[in-house]
Amino acid sequence: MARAPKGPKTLESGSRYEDFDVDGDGVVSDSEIAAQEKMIQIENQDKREDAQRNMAWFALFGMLLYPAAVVAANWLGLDAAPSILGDMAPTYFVSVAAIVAAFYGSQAYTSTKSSSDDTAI
Ligand SMILES: [Ca+2]
Repeated sequence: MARAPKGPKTLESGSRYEDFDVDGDGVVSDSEIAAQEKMIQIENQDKREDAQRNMAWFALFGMLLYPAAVVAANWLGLDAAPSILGDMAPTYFVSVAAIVAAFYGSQAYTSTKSSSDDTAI
């Protein structure tokens, strides 16, 4: 296998890493790679937080609408549904409360962690 010559490396044409050359001097420096890496981490963290927030809202709405579902099933004349929903309620509410508590707990943990990281810099 032929080894590449020592010295500066070049990117293949059309490489997706060409965008990493922010200042346009034709050199992808270590600091530019580090900056892009940081940006990707921030974007991923943002997406993850959005997904977690949506999940927490979905769980909360499910908990708020649960009694309405029981009333609606009763109103529609479904005989067994209200009692089944009532039997499920204790497990359901505890599970949803655990999800929401985990969400707020992780938010509090990450916010204190990131603020202590900020003071370290
Ligand atoms: Ca550059």
